[in-house]
Amino acid sequence: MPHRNVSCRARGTWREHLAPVAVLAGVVTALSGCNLVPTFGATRGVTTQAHEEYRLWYWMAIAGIAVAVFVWGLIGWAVLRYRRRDDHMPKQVHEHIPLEITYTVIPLLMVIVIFVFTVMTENFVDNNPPRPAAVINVTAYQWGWIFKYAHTGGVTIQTAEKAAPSLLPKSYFNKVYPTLTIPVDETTRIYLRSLDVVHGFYVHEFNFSRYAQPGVTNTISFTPTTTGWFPGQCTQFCGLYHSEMLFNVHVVPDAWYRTWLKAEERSVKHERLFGFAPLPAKAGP
Ligand SMILES: [Cu+2]
Repeated sequence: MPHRNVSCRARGTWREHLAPVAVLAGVVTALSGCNLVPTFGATRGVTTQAHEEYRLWYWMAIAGIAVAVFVWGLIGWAVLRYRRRDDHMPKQVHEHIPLEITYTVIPLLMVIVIFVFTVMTENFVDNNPPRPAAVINVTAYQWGWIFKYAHTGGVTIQTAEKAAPSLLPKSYFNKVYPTLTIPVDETTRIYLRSLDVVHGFYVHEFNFSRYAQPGVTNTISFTPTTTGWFPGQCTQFCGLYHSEMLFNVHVVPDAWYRTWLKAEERSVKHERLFGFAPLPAKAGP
């Protein structure tokens, strides 16, 4: 019974190979951060929209790994099971209709499932709920951002205009980047425009990027779930100082936001009336 002896040897080899793979998987999991659940290179995000995108990314990564393990397993099994032992030609198979239908239908179903979940996530992220707590006109230009808050008499707040292009060669290293202040657990609607060329409004922790295009207004909404400071940037190469198109997003409690907005409004009105800015406002209430 020479055949049985060969298959026993093959099983022993499998076990020998599995041990280092299991150790490697454990080390990778441990090294993927303090959190044992890997994020597969994505961020969990700080908005409800970002969470949905992360969830889609996460399960697609899991599905991808499952498919990869299955395919690699089949390849490994075929390599070991049918490795050359003698000059005997193995059985040749072609036009196996059930097999061909199987490997066509299963990937097709997988793509349909991915498509459906992607569309559901996109619909959630692109939804602009009525009655947002904050409405902000965001205008991108070479090279900065203007944040103009609605419901405050069209007051322009926190812009980079003062450090604008003509001063850039001298002052851009000292420039204070503009800050987009928005309330937590409330929806902020943004009308995104561009004054000149195509820019990209991107906040890493929001898992979100959208073009700011000249002549087009893009409407987007966020509902942050965490307070804090989050960096934003332009993601379309838009000229010499593209790398200077940075901004901050400051997510604050709702009461803080309203107090801050009133203070900013008073400050801008003061400047309009008297021609100079009042003393700097406090960072918060
Ligand atoms: Cu830009």
